Amino acid sequence: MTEFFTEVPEPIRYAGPDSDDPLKFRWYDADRMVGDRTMAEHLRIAVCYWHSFSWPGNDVFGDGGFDRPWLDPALEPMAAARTKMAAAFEFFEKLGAPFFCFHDHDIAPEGTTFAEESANLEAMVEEAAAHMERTGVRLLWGTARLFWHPRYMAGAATNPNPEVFARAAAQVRNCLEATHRLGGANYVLWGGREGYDTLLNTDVGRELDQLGRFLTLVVEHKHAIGFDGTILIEPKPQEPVKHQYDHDSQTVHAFLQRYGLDGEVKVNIEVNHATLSGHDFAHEVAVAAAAGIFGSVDANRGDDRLGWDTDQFPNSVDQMALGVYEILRAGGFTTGGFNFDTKLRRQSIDRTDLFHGHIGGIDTLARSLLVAQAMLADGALADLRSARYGGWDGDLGRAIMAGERSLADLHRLVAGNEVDPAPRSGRQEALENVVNRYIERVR
Ligand code: XUL
Ligand code: CO
Repeated sequence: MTEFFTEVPEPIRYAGPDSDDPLKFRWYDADRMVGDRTMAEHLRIAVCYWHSFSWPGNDVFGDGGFDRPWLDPALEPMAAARTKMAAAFEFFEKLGAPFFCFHDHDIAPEGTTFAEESANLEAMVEEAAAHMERTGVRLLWGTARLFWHPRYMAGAATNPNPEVFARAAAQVRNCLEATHRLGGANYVLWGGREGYDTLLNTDVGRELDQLGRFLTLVVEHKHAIGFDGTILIEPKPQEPVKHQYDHDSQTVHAFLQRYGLDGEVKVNIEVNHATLSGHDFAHEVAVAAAAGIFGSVDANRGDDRLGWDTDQFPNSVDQMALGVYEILRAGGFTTGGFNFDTKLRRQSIDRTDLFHGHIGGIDTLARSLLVAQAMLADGALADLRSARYGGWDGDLGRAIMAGERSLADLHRLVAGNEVDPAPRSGRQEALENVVNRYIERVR
């Protein structure tokens, strides 16, 4: 078999925080126990197929310059897809990533007819199954590319034309079955075009009903074929369209409740999508966990000064530790994991740059995990938090929440001077210092 990553002859190993070797992990020690799970079990790292293997490095102003021989346009499309897959699995294995994620058209050429598209996908799914069997790499999630082809320019499920809805449904049926065949742990729907460019031509009420119907069909089919993975929606507020209906976790939760799908569908939270919707990553995790819809994470971050989705590798322990802390508070991942939906910068043209990006990102998550687990185990933040809400465990708090006090009852209590609340410090600065101490000391 041709080797593509010749500058990395051996799998990436753990060498400890004092190592200066750029092709070793400094923090990610897959089998190290952190609380009751290994690091690998906690983080469930996945590499994404699209940005890492299908993207030549182009942007809206120019062509790509990445060194990716499998993307040579002179190659026959199915032969190119097989070569790309061999390169991808060599990378997954050498990186030591236990999972990968794909869109249907990342692994199989789109073709010119639906029959060709379906046959290509079927063939490449069998090819993937063989690679997975050989390497032990598993599928975190599959997803259908419902935003690329011009037929989807006005949306897939939310298209004004029901024939486009039908075409999208057929594509999702294929991709959900492919994900099921490959033992995927989840199936993702990202609604990049489910929204609008202008309200002047848009019927929001209809489109939301269509989206609810579409998702119901997906859930029904999941049960019909016995897929036991989780269906995930990936919230994003905008880009490519001006407004997307899956704006953030709280919006998605309301949508799921409205269409009777809570309990069936969870969220895949992307770090930079959180930023784009005006939230912190940790906020999105906390809100999803509180609603019982936390599922999985795309770990890529944005840039503080750019208002679009730069999909950069995570490199801030300050940011990620707070998100991982919320994940651990919620009990950790079940079917989800950390997918690297990450893009190299356009000038990082060498194949080895893919290793540098992933190694740094995985180390950032590993270190964040150690910080989060230590804070959790010590009750460093929890003690103050539970003291802060202590009143709700007392007589008054319990009676209010049990529905045993009316507005008039509470008025009587206050008018009779039986309660006279005094403000207490929220200790934000002290808590921020606690977090910094854990970040400084973790080993
Ligand atoms: C787009 C995005 C997608 C989804 C899968 O912003 O994040 O790559 O993760 O379609
Ligand atoms: Co994503």
